[in-house]
Amino acid sequence: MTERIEGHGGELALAALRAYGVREMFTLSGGHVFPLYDAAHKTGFPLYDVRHEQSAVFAAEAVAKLQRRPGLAVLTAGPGVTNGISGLTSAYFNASPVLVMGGRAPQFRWGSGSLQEMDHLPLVAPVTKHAETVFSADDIPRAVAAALTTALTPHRGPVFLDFPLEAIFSTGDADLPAGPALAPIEADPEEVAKAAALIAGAQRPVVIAGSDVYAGDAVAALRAAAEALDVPVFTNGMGRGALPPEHPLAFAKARRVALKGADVVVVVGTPLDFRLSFGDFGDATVVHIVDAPSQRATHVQPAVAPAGDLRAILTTLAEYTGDRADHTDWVAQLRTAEDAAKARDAEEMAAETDPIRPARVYGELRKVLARDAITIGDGGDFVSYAGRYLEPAQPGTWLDPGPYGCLGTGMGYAMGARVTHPDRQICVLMGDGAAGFSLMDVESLVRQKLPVVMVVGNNGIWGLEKHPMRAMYGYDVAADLQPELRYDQVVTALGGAGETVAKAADLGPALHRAFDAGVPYLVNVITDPADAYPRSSNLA
Ligand SMILES: Cc1ncc(C[n+]2csc(CCOP(=O)(O)OP(=O)(O)O)c2C)c(N)n1
Ligand SMILES: [Mg+2]
Repeated sequence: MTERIEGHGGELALAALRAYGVREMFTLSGGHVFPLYDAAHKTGFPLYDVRHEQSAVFAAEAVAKLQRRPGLAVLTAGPGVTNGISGLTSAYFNASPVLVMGGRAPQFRWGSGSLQEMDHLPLVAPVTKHAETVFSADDIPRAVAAALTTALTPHRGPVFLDFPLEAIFSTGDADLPAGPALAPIEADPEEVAKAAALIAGAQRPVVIAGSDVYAGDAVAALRAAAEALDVPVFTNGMGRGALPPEHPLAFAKARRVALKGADVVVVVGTPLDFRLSFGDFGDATVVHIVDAPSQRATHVQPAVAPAGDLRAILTTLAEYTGDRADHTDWVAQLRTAEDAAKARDAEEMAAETDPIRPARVYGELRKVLARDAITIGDGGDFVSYAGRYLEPAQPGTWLDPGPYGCLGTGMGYAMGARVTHPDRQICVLMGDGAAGFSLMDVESLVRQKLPVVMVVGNNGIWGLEKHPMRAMYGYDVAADLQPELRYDQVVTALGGAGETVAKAADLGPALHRAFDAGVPYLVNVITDPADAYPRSSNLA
């Protein structure tokens, strides 16, 4: 029998949110959304507040990405919502099931010029899967349930609801939604069989697995498929750590050699975008396995592109019983390339230079990080190095901004990660430029007792822009920051702690102090401004 619920709009919303597995809200105060706070306050529903709405949405996104369940940000009408749009857009690019609930000026005098009166829907519609204004309290549980079902249905993504003042403040009653009931999308069995035969029959196959493999809870199935078909696996995004680094089929550094030599490239759960040379792998046959038909590429034509539940598709691949080629030599060839690249990296990570190069920062960090530590990248070159030198050992431990590449995710992602994992190491790797977007939210972390470690690669420049601009024009503008600025003192002023490190030998002890501090702690590492991340293209 369905349960009947009653109360004001905030209470009705919260009851539906709980039914869908939402366990906290991230917000910045505004009168338009007070009923949601009232409902949370009266029922002990955790509420975390921030200093800029983008951090609330990024925090909700981190929860969604890490926990594979909906994350919630509550933003006030008008500027609250517009400040959240970069976060929403990132969630859209990352297929993260985020719900943003906005306040909204009263409907009964719409057009008369109420405070913060604007129609949010045309702004958010292009970057959400669903955007709706809910005009009555009675209708709120239905709307929440519908929005979250859409958010959680592959291909996942953010959704938006707003509530005119009188709708959320008035009382009503409704049926309590039952919670998510998602029917898995079934891929065409013939396409899956064709993909299996192509991979098994290939001489030199490669798998590249991305975020949707983790989001679709298909990590174990990926591993089973790779092992059954003996295929080397590379990863990106939330796919990183899907195979532990010591697994014989786990590769990271031999990608160039692998893609040059491969005869079949299998891309699973990630788009054929700029990160994967737009799906152009020379003469190799491309198999693109996606979680929904909408994710099939339109700019290239793979040999086959099964679309559906990734766990089911990968499990079918693992059960393939047809003929197969022997990949032993291919795997061994890649292992040789991987080991050689690892040895080069190890040298760079140990290098004793003055000023410090980013590689050394990661060399020291690797000694301090636990296997289950969450690492978060927010910056330019400094974060490209993180991607190269850090090897996530478990799935769900690496957060990057994703293909939208928005700077400023740092403190929001850190908050979401800390709320998700109260006992793990949380480490944010920030460029000094990126730090400026969200550092004020250290205050939120301090006040709400959410300790995290920040490591700033302080080169005094927007490095990822300065070096390419110089290469292109012979000069650069708008690319300098104050050199050796004391970002650690900013954190100290906000109630946290930190220190500046300029010598490589001091890095290790500083990192230990940071993880032992129990408050937000920033290690401000003065790095070499001349160091530029080597790229094949100068534009990023
Ligand atoms: C919101 C936003 N603004 C601007 C950019 C363009 N951008 C990409 S990387 C970068 C430089 C980052 O500098 P910093 O964080 O100091 O890292 P560094 O490259 O110096 O290591 C800029 C400005 C962006 N990606 N996102
Ligand atoms: Mg910089």
